[in-house]
Amino acid sequence: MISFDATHRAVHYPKDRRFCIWIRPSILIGIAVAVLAAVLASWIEFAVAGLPHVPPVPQIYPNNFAGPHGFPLWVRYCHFFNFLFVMLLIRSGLSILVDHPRLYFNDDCTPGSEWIRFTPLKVPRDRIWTAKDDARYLSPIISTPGYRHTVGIARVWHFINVHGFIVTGIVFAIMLFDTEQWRRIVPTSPLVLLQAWNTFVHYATFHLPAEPNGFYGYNALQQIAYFTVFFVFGPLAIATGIAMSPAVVNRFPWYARIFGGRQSARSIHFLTMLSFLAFLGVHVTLVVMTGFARNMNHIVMGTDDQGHLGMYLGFVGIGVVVLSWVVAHYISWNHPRKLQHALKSVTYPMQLLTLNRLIPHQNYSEQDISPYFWPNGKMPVREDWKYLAERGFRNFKLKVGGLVENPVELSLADLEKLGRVEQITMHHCIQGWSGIAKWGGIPMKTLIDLVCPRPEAHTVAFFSFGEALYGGPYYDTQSLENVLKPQCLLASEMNDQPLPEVYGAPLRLRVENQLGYKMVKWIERIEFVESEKKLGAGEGGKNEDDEYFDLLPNI
Ligand SMILES: Nc1nc2c(c(=O)[nH]1)N[C@H]1C(S)=C(S)[C@@H](COP(=O)(O)O)O[C@H]1N2
Ligand SMILES: [Mo]
Repeated sequence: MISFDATHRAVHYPKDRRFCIWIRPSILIGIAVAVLAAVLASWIEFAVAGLPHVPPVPQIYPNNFAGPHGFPLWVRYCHFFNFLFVMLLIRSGLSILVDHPRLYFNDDCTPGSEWIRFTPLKVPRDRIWTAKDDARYLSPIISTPGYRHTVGIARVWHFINVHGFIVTGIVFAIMLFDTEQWRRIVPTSPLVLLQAWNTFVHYATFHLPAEPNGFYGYNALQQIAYFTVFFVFGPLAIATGIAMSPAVVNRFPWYARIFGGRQSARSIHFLTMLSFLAFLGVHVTLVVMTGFARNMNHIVMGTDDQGHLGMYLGFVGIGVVVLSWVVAHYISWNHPRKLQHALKSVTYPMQLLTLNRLIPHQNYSEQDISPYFWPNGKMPVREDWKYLAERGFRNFKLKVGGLVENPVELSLADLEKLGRVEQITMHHCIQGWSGIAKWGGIPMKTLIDLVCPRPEAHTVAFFSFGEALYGGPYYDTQSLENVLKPQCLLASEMNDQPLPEVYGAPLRLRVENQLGYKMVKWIERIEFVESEKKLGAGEGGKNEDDEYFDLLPNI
């Protein structure tokens, strides 16, 4: 059980819990104009030419069409499981979203450049305002697990369910084309577009078009809607999800550009979620309006009659889905560690085999450098750090020890002499924001060559002067393998300046195939150990220990 002690209460019950959605007016106007134009065109057509004829789609005549009749068991199962997984994806996605409650179409996330925000706050510029300060609160009633800074557990639910979502989608796609069922949802003639428009004119002018029996086929608009949900929204949600992975984006920067950049991918990911919800709203409304009992028999029982059983069993199904939210909530707050480990048992080996093999390979240009870079984490309050900071870290000595042949203590000047490299890379925070900056420092590989880790050293631990969200010194670990990769730096410079205090002076880690929380700031010392299990709560870092983050966040 996560105990809501004073620090947790301060995080989860912030003073300011106002909810607010702000959308950039030009976007609201654009959407309103597009919708009104379509509705207006419908009314004009209706006034001038009357209601257009909606010819029945060929599929509805079972006699002249050997295609799909009814809903086989696999369709009904896929329909149910998809609903289950999508709802949990949306609920956990909302928790992740409000941890950085702003969406952008640019990669630097400069406050004020967002097109939508879910916070009433404008970012203050007269004091340090970290990304963690900016996070908002969501009730567990609408999100999993809800409250503030629960992005770790929310990601566990998101990633567990995305496996179910993808497997369901693959089964559905295979069966769809293995049977005649694909004819239901794949338009085979461009005329469908005209028919869809004609159907839209009916709805937009408050008429219900003649209803085909959905047991055999759909009207054109319905067909296009189902087609789009499955063949466009589903793949787009997955593709834009992958475009937020630091390992992918930092190996193949072009991949994020397909979607207009990393933040644009995040925005599109959100918009596909909205599209799913909008579809759900219209879908449920029409299922209810066009013969509820019969429609429910179709999709629940696979029969085409007017009985009530399908309806009742359908309600049970919806009940099971709602129950899954309650169970997810219970597990989140009572067994978070087990949850974290459950996901890890699947994703850790999988990432080692796939995403973690990608070698960071970025080369952004000077023009790409973000004008703004969100700071994160609590500034150190330790007296020794303040003392060093006041003297420009001239007296600072980095201690590197543990399982090494040659423990060293190095000043910033000593480090500089070891060699210095620069890189312009994109930072990905688990909360959702990104930023591009130029980092200068020494490659971890150089340091490792100097200290010579013993063969039993597999893990490198970075300890900070600063404290973590729930108190206690911040630390994190990396596998030896990952710090030996290119672009892993001990950075002492940012954008050609000595590393500013808020960004981690005197030293911070850069490890470009992972999320931001692995990049310890305000580094005090480095220790080589056998395994991360010996440190802290044994999960590999302070966030992993306290907030159930992943040990290896390649995504
Ligand atoms: N010591 C320490 N290092 C830390 C953190 C922290 O809270 N304490 N936060 C991490 C997180 S979550 C991120 S996103 C990055 C933020 O780096 P930035 O402030 O340069 O943007 O630092 C990481 N390093
Ligand atoms: Mo972060």
